Amino acid sequence: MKPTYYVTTPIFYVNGAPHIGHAYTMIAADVLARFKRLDGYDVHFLTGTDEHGQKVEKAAIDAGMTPQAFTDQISASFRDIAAAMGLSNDDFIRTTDPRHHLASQALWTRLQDAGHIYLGGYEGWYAIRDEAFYDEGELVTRPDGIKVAPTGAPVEFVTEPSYFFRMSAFQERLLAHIEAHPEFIGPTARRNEVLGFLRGGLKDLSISRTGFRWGIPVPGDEAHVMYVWLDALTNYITALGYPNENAELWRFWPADLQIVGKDILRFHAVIWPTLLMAAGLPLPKRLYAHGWWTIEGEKISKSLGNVIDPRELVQAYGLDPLRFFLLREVTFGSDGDYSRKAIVGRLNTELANDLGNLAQRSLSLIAKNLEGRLPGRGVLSDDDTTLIAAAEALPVVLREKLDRQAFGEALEEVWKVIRAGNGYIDRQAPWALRRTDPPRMAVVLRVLADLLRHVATVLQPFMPTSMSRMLDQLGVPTDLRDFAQLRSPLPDGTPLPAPEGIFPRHVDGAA
Ligand code: ME8
Repeated sequence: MKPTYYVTTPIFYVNGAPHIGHAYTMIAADVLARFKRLDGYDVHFLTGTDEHGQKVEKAAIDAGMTPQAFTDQISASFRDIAAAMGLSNDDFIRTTDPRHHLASQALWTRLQDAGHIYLGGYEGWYAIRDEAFYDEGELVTRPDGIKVAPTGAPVEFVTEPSYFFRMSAFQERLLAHIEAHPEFIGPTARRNEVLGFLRGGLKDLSISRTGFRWGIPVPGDEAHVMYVWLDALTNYITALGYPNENAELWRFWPADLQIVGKDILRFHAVIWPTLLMAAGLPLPKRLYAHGWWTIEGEKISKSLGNVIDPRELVQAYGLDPLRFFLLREVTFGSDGDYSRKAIVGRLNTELANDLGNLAQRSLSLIAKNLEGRLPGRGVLSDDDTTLIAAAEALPVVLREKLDRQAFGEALEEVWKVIRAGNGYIDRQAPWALRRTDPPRMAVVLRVLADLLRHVATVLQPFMPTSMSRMLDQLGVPTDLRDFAQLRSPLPDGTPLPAPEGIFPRHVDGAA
């Protein structure tokens, strides 16, 4: 039986068009899902849309549509983006799915039956943009005297009857859990923020609203709809068949990794685990908060008009180069800036020059001088064995990096090997060996082909289509492309198709 691996993205609010920030979360999770599949895991990868609440209802009204028609339309656009970003998700959940109503109401009932829910009244501030409650003390006063949420979102004063979740009762247990499991929240700086927040004291959480209707009705009291975050968080278990804990997919709970943006870590690191504790369910093994992207130094916003549709970037640069750039350019966990100059620079240097040229040079020498057949390894020099050892270590090295979501470091390790390959080909000069020592030329080209096979195999999760083309050119059969297969060398004499360039160069300023 393969070990299981469950990875999730946040579910996206359907209040506007998908942008590069959403694509980022999706691609990061996809790389991990693909990596784990190649590494022998039974993977479940979930993404989807978050469709209830006042923010979405308001967006529907603004668009002159019913919430259902509106959410159908925008949810479809997120599904399209997921496909356009090459996502290998196993499921796409919508919180308007009947299965999700069932799961959310079942979770509510379970909490209520266990005595964790009581009826009270909420009096305080609410920010629709954040779908979050704020205390008076958390608000900030803008220069014009208006009070807003710490995120800058407008707030309104709300007084309404509300059900509460006894979250305060779980403060100590959650603190103890986070302290005992240093890997539970990453990166460390964010973990410390959560700890600081928890030490400040946990209050009970208002978990129902009465001012509007676009939500899941509270079981037994239909005047209330569930607070959208309660419903949203439940999606991660709905998708595994909750409340049926005998469902086939339930084996994937607890999740191995839940990726979120830094703005929504607190909901995942405080509300979600306390709800699970109250329901008697295990907690996810790890939450990781990534940073935010800006565009050419500016915050992404509709009013600035800089919301780039990720599909335009795919058209300009190709999907794989975009996926590579997003995970290579900034440390996962830190904020990053998208600029045309940065992407063109990365693609030309690292994809076209370093990797593309190495493959093209090696493969065209095999095509020209060895009748396009993979040569045998023969007797290896120290230079050969050092290079091969570095290439062969890649799956193990990357496993450790990616288990910490260190995408940039993982890619740097691959590029070290690629750069070493470029140094090797220059030093060994197989084009000169063609005259002086043809058997040695054959060995050098085999070493390079083996290096490229390892590189292309471990880069598949990042750049699935291009690396599949590279593996085709290296003569690797499609069913021999997972990490375990790297231990079996390709037979000498394997015929290779004619090599073709994989990564074009971009001219700065174009596109
Ligand atoms: O928060 N850079 O949905 P959402 C990087 N429905 N990431 C960004 C970004 C940017 N500029 N802008 C947004 C929600 N994101 C809830 C989640 S989960 C049970 C419910 C990220 O559509 C953001 O950090 O507002 C978040 O992780 C994701 O996009 C979805 O944001």
